[in-house]
Amino acid sequence: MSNTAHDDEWVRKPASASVGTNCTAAQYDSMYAESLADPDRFWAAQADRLDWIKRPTKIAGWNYDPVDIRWFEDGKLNICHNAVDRHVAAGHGDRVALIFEPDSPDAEGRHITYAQLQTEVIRMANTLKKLGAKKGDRVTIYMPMIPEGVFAMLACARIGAIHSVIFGGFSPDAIAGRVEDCESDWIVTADQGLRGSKIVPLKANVDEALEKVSVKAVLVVRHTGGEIAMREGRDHWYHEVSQGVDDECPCEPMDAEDPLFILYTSGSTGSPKGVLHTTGGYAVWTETTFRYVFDYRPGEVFWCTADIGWVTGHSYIVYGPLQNGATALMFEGVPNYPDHDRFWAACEKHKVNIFYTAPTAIRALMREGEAHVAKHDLSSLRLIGSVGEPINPEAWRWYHEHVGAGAVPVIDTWWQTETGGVMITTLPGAHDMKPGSAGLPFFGICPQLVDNDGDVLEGAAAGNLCITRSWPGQARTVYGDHDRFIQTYFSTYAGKYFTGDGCRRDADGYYWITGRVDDVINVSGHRMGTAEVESALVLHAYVSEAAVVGYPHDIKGQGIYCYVTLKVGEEPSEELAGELRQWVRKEIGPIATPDHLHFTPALPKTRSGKIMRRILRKIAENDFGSLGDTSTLADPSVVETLIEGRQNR
Ligand code: 6R9
Repeated sequence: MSNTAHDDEWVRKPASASVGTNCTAAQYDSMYAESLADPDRFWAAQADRLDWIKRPTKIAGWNYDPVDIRWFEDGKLNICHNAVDRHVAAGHGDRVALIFEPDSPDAEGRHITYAQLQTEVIRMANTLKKLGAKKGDRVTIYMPMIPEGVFAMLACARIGAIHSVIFGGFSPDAIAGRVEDCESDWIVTADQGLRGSKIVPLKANVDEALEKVSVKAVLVVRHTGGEIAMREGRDHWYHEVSQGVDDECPCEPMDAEDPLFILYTSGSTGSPKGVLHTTGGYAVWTETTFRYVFDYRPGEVFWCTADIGWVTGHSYIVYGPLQNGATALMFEGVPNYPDHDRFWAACEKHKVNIFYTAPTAIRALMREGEAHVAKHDLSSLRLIGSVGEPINPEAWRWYHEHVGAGAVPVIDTWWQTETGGVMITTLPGAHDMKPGSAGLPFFGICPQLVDNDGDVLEGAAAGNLCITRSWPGQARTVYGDHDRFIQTYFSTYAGKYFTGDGCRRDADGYYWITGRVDDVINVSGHRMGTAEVESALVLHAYVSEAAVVGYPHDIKGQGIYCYVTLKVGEEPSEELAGELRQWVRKEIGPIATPDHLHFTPALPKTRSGKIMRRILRKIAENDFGSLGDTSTLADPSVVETLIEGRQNR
């Protein structure tokens, strides 16, 4: 991956006539200053764009020591009302809310208006109620990228149930663990999913998960019509059980701090954490970031290519766009099916104005050549964005030049599951861009760089990225484990939120995210703990010990490199390597498939038994000339053996 980035390489924003009039540079400066000088006033004004059942009078109410985060605390609202009903009430019922682009370009898509969305969400909400779900209950959603996934999320929000969406690529074990962790009694799924014409056996995966945990009911949406098993009394076809439900369902009045959703995400240790977001702050944050970051204008078509199983899908397919009354495109398939021009064909077909994707997709498509882009009329595009991992300047330039015709602004938006929405980005009408830099903090965001001792770094500097003040969209806790929340995010640097990312700030105040500084790897924009892959590997009967590291990968950003020691008496073989790859796929999901498996008789350990990951990372990167100090190793000769056996040559 070419990573030549220059602090002084500017790409100028287009003339304001053609873009971003919502916020000019001067407006950004004054709004940013106000958001810090008087956060209560600033956020009360943003919150005013929403419908509140009871308008909040308390705005910011947070403390980082001890950790207690609240926003709009005495307000009451319902986010489903704000995303759906209020647009219908305002006379916009005929506006298209969702455009569904199916996996196969030949299959029939759907245009769902706000009025239809309201009907569908009410039907789903009343069906969930009929099955016994109510306010505060956790509902698991394991769905393909079809509109019913969005209906299910909004239906939960409508009745006050807490949704926990699980990415459709996760395995039965991953489902079981998550259902168990949040004690979810309901699962909404589909018979099967489709991705690039391949079938994803969603219901079968749920069945397998339910051999380990139990739930009260499974609601099954018929999508492909494929053959599946239905268990009497537990499993219900949506089209059957929804028959005859009431066509009214009032939105449950929610306290601003009532939970909205749980989303599991990987950290450096242990199993994935159930990050919890609450209603009011998340609503205001996604409405405001969508409005300003994407400079949305009524009537425009917005396409975020993420899956609803990730936070990007939550915030920028569902809650951000819909609260703004936007038209959001939802794509079931993959970028290279039936051909490498699928994104651009769909952009042309639906006259997409704003397009938001991940660097891994850009790099993969870049490799196939620009002819796939050139075939299509992309003149509707006004703004293109990137999210999920650092975008290397080469990919940025390709995206800008070929997809954006060298004219359309690119926004590189840095944020996390825990931040609820965009935190650092240039604003399209306000800021010039630098390829490879996310840019400047959004309103209310106070980034701070600290060194490993926690000392604050001023001016142009590189360090660990912290955020010193709370913002409305911040996660409130880890579901059921507030101590883990504090430990993970607020204990490394006391009194600050630590992001886990490394970052550089240049002389212009632009931020350059350099990637994770913990044991989290980012594979094709999917966040994964190396510890999760290790746990999966050691579950295999032949494996004694495993150490997993990331290494730079041209397309995926990072690849997964696994060092494995076998139990005495077991022999390494190609066959076993293949078996272990399959094993990890089955335990976690296809996104965790190891790229390299390196059998080794021993791992490099210190005398106290700590694995020296620094050395393993270097060897995985094929950069063993600079291994640094190996003298503290219990057995330095291990290193030679590892270098000889390296897989990434
Ligand atoms: C939204 C999302 C969060 C991690 C984050 C960072 C990386 C996301 C980025 C980026 C550089 C960007 N990341 N956006 N790195 N530039 N524009 O991706 O959430 O899945 O929780 O991942 O992704 O490392 O800490 P999530």
